Amino acid sequence: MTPEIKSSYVDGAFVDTNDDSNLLDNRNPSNPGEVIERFVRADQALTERAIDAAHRAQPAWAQSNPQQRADVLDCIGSEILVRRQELATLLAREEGKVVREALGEVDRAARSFKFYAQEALRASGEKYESVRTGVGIDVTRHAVGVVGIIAPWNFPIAIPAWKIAPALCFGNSVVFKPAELVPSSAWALAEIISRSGLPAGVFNLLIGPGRSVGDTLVRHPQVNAISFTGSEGTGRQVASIAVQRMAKVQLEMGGKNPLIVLDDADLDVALDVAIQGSFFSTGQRCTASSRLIVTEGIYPRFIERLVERTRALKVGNALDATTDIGPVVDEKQLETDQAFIQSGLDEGATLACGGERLEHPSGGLFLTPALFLDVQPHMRIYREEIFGPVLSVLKVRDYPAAFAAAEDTPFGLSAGIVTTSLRHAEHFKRHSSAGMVMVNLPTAGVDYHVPFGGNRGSSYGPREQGSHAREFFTKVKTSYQAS
Ligand code: UN1
Repeated sequence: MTPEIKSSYVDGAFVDTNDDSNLLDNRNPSNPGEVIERFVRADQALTERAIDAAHRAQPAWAQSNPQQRADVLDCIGSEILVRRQELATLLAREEGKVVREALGEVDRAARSFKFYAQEALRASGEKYESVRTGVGIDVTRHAVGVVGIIAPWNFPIAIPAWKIAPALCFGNSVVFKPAELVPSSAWALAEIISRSGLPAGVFNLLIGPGRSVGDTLVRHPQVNAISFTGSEGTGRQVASIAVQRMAKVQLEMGGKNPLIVLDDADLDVALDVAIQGSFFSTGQRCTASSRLIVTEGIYPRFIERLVERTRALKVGNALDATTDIGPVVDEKQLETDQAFIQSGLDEGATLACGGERLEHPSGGLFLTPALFLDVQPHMRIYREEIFGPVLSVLKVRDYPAAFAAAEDTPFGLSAGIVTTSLRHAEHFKRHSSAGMVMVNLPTAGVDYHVPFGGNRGSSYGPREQGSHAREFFTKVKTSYQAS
């Protein structure tokens, strides 16, 4: 069957697909010969058209009443929920996450829209008395304007949802650029949004490369704010350009998240938390635990069982219900993962299991989860974000040594501890410098209604998600009035 050709959505309409000179093939990493859909790539001229449409549509949308915004957002959330199985299957096909996880992600996307549907009704301001007699003060929040959204490939629907929903909720218009590896979920979301009652121009989708579409978004004077999730390198470039022209910017970037396992940990909890946080979603999460820091009392028992559990994980087609871990997203990421595994070996770490490319007739990009022991803190596998199923274990003496090791990173997104000690749990929650702290839970897998984000090289700008998203998606006005 010839795959369907789809296109960007600009100013209330899907763009003509007649020009097929620059097509993007969306391939299934479980079966790279399969092209799921094809897309006409957007270029700079189309990006400028989308920005212009968003700019023209935004003032009226900002004036729409809260009920209108709530209805639109709720309608989008409801349709996502009704179509969850179909959307999750599509997501699993294009990104390689197993269907069970894809369903969780689709639900999360729907819930984000429903959360911001309610949030639209809670828009409020503050009233102050002036220090001068006879003067009143109002502090109100207003839309920022046109928001450029640049999303990564690893959460093809949830991350777009948790950026688009608050942007629309607070009266902004949106130009959304998904990662080129996952255009199908983005297109499905745009199609749902196109039928939600949103006025033309308020939401636009551009499927195209970073170097033309992304770059134009970041540089264009009519884009008032950029919300970006992706690599630290690209994040720095985005910020330096956006800040030069004084646009607002919100960045979510990498992580090298530690998970501490203390002697007093419940062994089964520690194993579940370590396996899930490190290897699920093929380790392709900025919140994945890639550094396991284990105290010496529990080390031998824990490692023996961890190796067993890691070996038992079934790697395969994301659509197969018995698969634990789907494929790596593409050839390039697979090469990166393999190069990191080689660097671990070269630097003298011991590969206890995994790290092998599985040969499969489909040509699926299957890599068995790699577990490195005898890791030293200076090694690249321990310091740099890999974004694959590669876990480095560091053995330490006690909690203070574990805490110091956890903190020794240029990142600061998520940090976890497995312990039954209230004292250590409390200390860790209080003193960890990560933006999100997990006690007896995996470092990855977060709720949709509370702030998401980190510190240092992981995040920049105001937090995403929940009511805190208001900080980024609105600006503050202070009005004085003499009575
Ligand atoms: C999660 O762990 O539930 O890119 C979410 C990422 C993050 C999202 C992680 N921004 O992996």
